Amino acid sequence: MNALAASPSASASVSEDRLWQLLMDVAAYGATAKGGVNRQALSAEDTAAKKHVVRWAAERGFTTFQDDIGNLFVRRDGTEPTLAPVMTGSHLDSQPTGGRFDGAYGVLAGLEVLDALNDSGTQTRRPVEVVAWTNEEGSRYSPGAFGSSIFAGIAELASVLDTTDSAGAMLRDELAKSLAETGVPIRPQGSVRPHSYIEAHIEQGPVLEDKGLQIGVVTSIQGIHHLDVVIVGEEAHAGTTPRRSRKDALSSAVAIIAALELMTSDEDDVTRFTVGRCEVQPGSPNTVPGRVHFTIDLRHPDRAVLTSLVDRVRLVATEKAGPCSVTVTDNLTVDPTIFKAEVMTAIRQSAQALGLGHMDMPSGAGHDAMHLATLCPAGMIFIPCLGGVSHNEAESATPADLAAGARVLADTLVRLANS
Ligand code: HGY
Ligand code: MN
Ligand code: MN
Repeated sequence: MNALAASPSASASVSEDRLWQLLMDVAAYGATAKGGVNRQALSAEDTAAKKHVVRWAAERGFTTFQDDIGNLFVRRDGTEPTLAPVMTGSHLDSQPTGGRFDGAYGVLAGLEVLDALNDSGTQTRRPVEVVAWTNEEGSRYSPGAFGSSIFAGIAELASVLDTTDSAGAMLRDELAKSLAETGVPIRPQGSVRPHSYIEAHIEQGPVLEDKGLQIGVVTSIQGIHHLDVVIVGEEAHAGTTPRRSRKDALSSAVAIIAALELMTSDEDDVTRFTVGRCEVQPGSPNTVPGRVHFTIDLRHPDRAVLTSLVDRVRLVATEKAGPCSVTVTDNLTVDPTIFKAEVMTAIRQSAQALGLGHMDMPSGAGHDAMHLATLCPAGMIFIPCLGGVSHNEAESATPADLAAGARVLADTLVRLANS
């Protein structure tokens, strides 16, 4: 891919105020009292945010599409409309106690770039499409990032339709409602394949802020496994049942989690082990728990290490289950992603052309780009966030950093769209 010269006018037309206003407008959907957002996948708030994007696009004459999993595409045509588009985007859904920038920044920075292309009269050979991927977070429906993984042909739509959320709402019903409510034409899955994909995102870590740099050229995304552990014991009376004859599912869960914490802790603190959800049934103070379901989020940059860690999780769970039975299900496996050198070069050239301090860096967080990278040359642009805090309502970023990332995005997209 021979990236052509930059387009100074496009990046110069990125407006810091306009982008900040758009971010704040969309942050209103699912806004929480503590200044964050609760805009979970396919919720009314998530759909309202998508409709905001559809109105934004219609006001500017851009065409919008959805696909059968609710991914939303905003298209700006190029001079050669049949060419594969350059895509950019991220996700509008959030964690239950999420921040205003995780995901939304990548979608709305893409829209700001479309505005800047129009303002500067920049034509591109290839169409440019901005995407809001469905359910990147995976907090309401598991697994996460299934919008982009279905688009990339990694997962099948049918495999997720019968998933239910904690209130029992089935994905197929919520998806049908959101598609109808968003009300834009459905583009058949697989009908458009991207030439390349760039995602702008807050770093969700402290490195850029600590180094006083505005731009991260992302080199890789660590591998991820999401496991479900279900332990089955026997419900019994808390007062009359002797400890030695109990099959206490929570006691076994505690023993397993404690052993896993130990097994996964490493000197250089590279392995990431998180139990984010634990459901105890029947959940009555005076009944010995008969069933426990907890989740494991396990990550490591090295594929072989991650695979062996998953094997050891299974062993430890069986060893520490005591009198209870245990099943471990692997419901998300994403190998480590290594981004293409030519895309990183294009991003680096843009940051240099704009005189912005930048560094190469890996991503600890997962992103839709990990699935797009299996489909086309992909890359990511990071900007700092306050204290590296994310998946937290206090998440924050400065208007200047948000605009700097959007300028690098504008410049990079033009390079790719004219290559
Ligand atoms: O879990 C992740 O890494 C992403 O933020 N959803
Ligand atoms: Mn994200
Ligand atoms: Mn996130």
